[in-house]
Amino acid sequence: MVKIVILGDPNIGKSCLISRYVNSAFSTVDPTVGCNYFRKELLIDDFKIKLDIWDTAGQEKYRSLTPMYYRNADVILLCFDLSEPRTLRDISNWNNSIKTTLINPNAQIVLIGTKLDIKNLSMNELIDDLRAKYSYDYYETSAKTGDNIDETFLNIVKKFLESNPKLEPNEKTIVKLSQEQSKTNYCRFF
Ligand SMILES: Nc1nc2c(ncn2[C@@H]2O[C@H](COP(=O)(O)OP(=O)(O)OP(=O)(O)O)[C@@H](O)[C@H]2O)c(=O)[nH]1
Ligand SMILES: [Mg+2]
Repeated sequence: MVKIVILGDPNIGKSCLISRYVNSAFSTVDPTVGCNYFRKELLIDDFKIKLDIWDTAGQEKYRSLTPMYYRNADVILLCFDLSEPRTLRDISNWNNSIKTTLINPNAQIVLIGTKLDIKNLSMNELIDDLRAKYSYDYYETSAKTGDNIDETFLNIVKKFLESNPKLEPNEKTIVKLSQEQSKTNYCRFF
């Protein structure tokens, strides 16, 4: 099981991003209350990987709850809105909170610019500065058009698996498909 938690300011498209990935569709949803949880299975090479995806609320009134969801995350998707420069400036606050809360030393933090379809091109300079400041991987996506959604998740999970290569027997996390058929010998990483 890979625990993925999505964080960032309100109204930047976190829920739409998750919903596009999990349901392969774009639909506008209400602001998230607290946190929502999704499951998805991803095929990488010969392996089936179970993803636990937590969609947190960006609104200030829920902020005190959010650390509880991401403190033991494997992957944090730290998002900002490519049409709203203010949301990019808030990334450093989010990063500070994450750094003081994360307990998994191998956790991967990934920057995601959302709403690529309405990107404000004047943000490119700010984005370059952000990428120079943090050495995190960076992706731009659009939940509306579906651009770069599947590829982003695939790359992120692949990278996470590469940096956590230890496999152990356990049916809950990674299942080798060729072995699944015969119901023998399951694998898990950690
Ligand atoms: N143009 C465009 N609009 C988007 C995209 N993704 C989301 N939106 C719009 O942005 C608004 C907010 O989307 P949400 O996914 O609810 O935002 P959120 O970050 O989950 O907000 P909170 O739950 O309050 O933290 C909605 O009106 C969406 O229709 C996108 O890729 N492109
Ligand atoms: Mg939401």
